[in-house]
Amino acid sequence: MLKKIPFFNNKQSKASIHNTERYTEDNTPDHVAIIMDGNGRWAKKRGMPRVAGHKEGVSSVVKIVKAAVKCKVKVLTLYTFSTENWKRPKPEIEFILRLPKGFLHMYLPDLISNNVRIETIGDMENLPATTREAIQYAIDHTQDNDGLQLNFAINYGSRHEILNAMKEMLTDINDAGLSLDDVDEQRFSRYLYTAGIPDPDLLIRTGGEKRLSNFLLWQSAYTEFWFTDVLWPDFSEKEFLYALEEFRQRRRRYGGI
Ligand code: V0D
Repeated sequence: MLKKIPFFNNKQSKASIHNTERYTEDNTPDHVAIIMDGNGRWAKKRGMPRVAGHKEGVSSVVKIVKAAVKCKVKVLTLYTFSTENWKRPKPEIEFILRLPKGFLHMYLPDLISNNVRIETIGDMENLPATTREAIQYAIDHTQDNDGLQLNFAINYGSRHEILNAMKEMLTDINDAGLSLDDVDEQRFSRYLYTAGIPDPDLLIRTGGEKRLSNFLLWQSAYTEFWFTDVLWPDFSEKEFLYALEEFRQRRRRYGGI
């Protein structure tokens, strides 16, 4: 069982992603994306099974969502399961794909009372029905919230997303009798899972690797990257605030030129 810990201790003011301002006054990123890597290694270091690391990783998710609400980040996108993760041992996959239901059972009420809106990006089709239903319930019951938009990337892979978008766009272009001159970045973006979501301003990857691993390839064309060796289960509000502060300073430097 997951340890029950209080999720939020104070009511936060509402923040909307439909803000016309690009950045809040203090240069806090609007959209933070995170590759939550290092869960298996965290467990191995302690002589525990890999799944213990994933379970502990859920606690970090809770902490960072809470921190994002406090900092008035507008969109938080978490890479929970990649299309490549299907190559892992079956018992591990089954454990991981049960995490959303347990998470939501425990924390959905807190997310609702804190005005968080849950969304997903990725292909939900191949997920177990119970997982899909639990997530759909959470999406339905948070859709009117206008605070933090919390995107879970599940069964997500960026190249697949881009190819799929291209096929759908070309079909529509064909059907509407449009020409290739009508294809531009804006039109194309509307076919991505992230349609309507601003591009990430800051991408954090924990666990020491310094690569994108098929995450938000199109969307991160101008994104600032922030890497840390800290393993995801050890990632805390302190590191998150540190990453945000460094981002603000990068912004200020560019602003000064
Ligand atoms: C395992 C570390 C929360 C990374 C975090 C689908 C790997 C813990 C969710 C979650 C996972 C997803 C959707 C939702 C609510 C919660 C989650 C997965 C893995 C795989 F609506 N953590 N988490 N989902 N891990």
